[in-house]
Amino acid sequence: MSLISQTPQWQALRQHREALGEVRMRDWFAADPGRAERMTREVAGLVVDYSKTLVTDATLALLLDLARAADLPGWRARLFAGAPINGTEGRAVLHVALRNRANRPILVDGEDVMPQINAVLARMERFVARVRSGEWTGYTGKRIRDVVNIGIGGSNLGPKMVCAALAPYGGDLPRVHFVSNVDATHLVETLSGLDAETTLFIVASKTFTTQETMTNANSARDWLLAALGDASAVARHFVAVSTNAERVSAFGIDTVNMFEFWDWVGGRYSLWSAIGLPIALSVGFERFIELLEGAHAMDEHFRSAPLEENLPVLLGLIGIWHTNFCAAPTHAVLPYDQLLRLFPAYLQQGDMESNGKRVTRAGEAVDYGTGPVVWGEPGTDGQHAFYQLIHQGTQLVSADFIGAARSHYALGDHHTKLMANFFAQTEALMRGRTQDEALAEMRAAGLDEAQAQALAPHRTFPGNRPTTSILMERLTPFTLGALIALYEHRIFTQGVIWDVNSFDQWGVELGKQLASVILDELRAAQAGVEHDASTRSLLEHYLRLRGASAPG
Ligand code: G6Q
Repeated sequence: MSLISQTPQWQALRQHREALGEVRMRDWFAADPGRAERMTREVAGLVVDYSKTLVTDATLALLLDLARAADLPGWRARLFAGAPINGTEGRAVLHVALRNRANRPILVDGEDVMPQINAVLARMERFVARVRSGEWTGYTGKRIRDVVNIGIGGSNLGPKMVCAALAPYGGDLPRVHFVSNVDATHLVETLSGLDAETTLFIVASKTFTTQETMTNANSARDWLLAALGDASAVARHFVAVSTNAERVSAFGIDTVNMFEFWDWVGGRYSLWSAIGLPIALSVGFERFIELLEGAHAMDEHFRSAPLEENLPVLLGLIGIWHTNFCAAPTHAVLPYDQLLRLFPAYLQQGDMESNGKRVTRAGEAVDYGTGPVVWGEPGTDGQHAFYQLIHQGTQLVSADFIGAARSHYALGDHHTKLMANFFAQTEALMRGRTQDEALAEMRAAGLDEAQAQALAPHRTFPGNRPTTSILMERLTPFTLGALIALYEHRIFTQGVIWDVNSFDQWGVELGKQLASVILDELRAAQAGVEHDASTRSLLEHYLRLRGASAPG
């Protein structure tokens, strides 16, 4: 197949961009009182307004033509049907099955996966109930007070983000902690203050071979054994979440205490599987199910709504417009909700690992931009840091603003102030401030004319910074599930248009290989001869600075 950029639909979008010329969103709003209403949709508890983006109705129509040219409906059908759409790994991509609350049969190689999913959910439910009730005790008979999830990448970012987001639903116990980095600081700082007798470790790794996770898991086991002094304690203090039973048992975890998932669950799409165990331990199994229900509601919408009404499709297409036709190289995710503070980092992996690709599914180099850099911090902190560049810098940044109408914490007028900032920022980013407006403001404030003229260029804002606003009544397990699924399907939509495999991660695999070569050299305190001069010299400096002390 030829590149998507060679299609008439792509060319039509190019011409449309040229014909649009310089966009003035405020004029669009002035001329079209129905714009906001037409470009706002409510799905699964999320109100999404994309009217402050750089699209017209004509743009959307052309983008929808592009989606059809890329056979988005066909790919979407194959996703839900369990077809092996992860071509380079020959795998189905079925995170939607994990939250298929309708329990509709989904076949992989002719076998319905729902019974096994339901069986693991039932085991999770029992285990969570036992730990949370205190029935499951540690080796010395004490109840579990702290749970430490050891995992990295997809086995860390999703559950960690969700646990933070749903903190108001967590009871006192157990407290859930996450250790991911192989840097000893992470494990040591997390364990300091914890009591081995009341600590449960979840070793979460799809492959159970990941260096960081295995290193942390081994050190955690040493810590436990040093305190409890008996290898049989491991069975009461370690459970595993993995696809690899053999490795789990080789580590010394009884596979009775292993929660399974499957190779058709991608790491960064796995929080809905047993990888979500820390979520269920933290907020209870019922809340975990509500999370799945919210995602399922969004899945049903994505699966069945016509493209022109389909929220993940529309957001994906608008993202394509900004990336490929409006030259926005990055996309900011700005939660006006402190509970979502880890959402940008989570999405960074979800999006950049999925669509940070440079060849098509057929292996041909693309000649267009694919996944943008995704970044962000919660509002209002970001306003006092990087918003300056979004308002007045030379790069176009598209942004998503996410907020709730009601806070979990009623404290004075904090929430009203928070959301006033949300709305004010999106309005200002759209409207900008013309030179004349800047001048008028300064004159009204009593500045003399020379001063006003000198300052005017600095106090002028171009506006037309595209933002999408996502509002919900309150951040609940259900709305969070819907929000995450919205982004997952947005990523899928974009991957289909860009014709990349959104479900492999060869760049991650490369990192896993590279470190092991140098690790052997560092252990032998001898830099290899094969390196470039810089790497070799850095290794030598490192060995010198480290001194004669034993390699850690
Ligand atoms: C996610 C990636 C990657 C993966 C980690 C951890 O999609 O594949 O982030 O989740 O490398 O892998 P394991 O779960 O196998 O330890």
